[in-house]
Amino acid sequence: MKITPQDVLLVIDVQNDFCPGGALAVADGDAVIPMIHSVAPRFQHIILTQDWHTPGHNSFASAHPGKKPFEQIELPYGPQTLWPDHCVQGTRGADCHPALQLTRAELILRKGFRREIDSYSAFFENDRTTQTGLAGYLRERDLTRVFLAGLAYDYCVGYSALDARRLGLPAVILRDACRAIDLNGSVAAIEQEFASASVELVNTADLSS
Ligand code: VGL
Ligand code: ZN
Repeated sequence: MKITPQDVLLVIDVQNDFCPGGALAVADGDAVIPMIHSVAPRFQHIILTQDWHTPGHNSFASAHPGKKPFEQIELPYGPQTLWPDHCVQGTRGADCHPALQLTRAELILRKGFRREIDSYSAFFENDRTTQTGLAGYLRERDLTRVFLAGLAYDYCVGYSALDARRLGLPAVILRDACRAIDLNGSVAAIEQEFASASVELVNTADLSS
């Protein structure tokens, strides 16, 4: 698969809290870093995202007395999985992993900063209507196809890819540059959605420049 000047690499949430030792560690999460470094030089455009929650965020189990992490609740916008406190604005856990070296990244997009709404996707928050601004940014810069890598495959990477498709953008996930949480069959479920939405899955070795 050939990369073009209108392609962008979206590096999703490679933050300390999603890596081993972090508050919401994804198994082997830091293993995505060398994979991302191996493909980044081929892209003319790179965008990073950061999960960026307020203290006491509505997606934290700690904000809901009696609830535990990984349980589900109903919020006004629908079902919401509850997580351990993670990626709180300004904390070390919210920093990008220090091994991630992408000085050429053109934009760092933060999401999930409204206390009442979670945001897995880099495009739309979990109410499915509040926009992050990324769609407009890509449109104004004429970036027309997104490649995705990072954490977590079955949450923020996957939701971002599906939203890209909803916006009419081709979306390609670099599967070996992602790691999954895999909570209650979340990988199988989202892969079904990838198939119906035509999200493409490739490995980093399938890219040529
Ligand atoms: C994520 C759960 C909660 C992710 C973020 O980056 O995939 N998952 N917040
Ligand atoms: Zn989060």
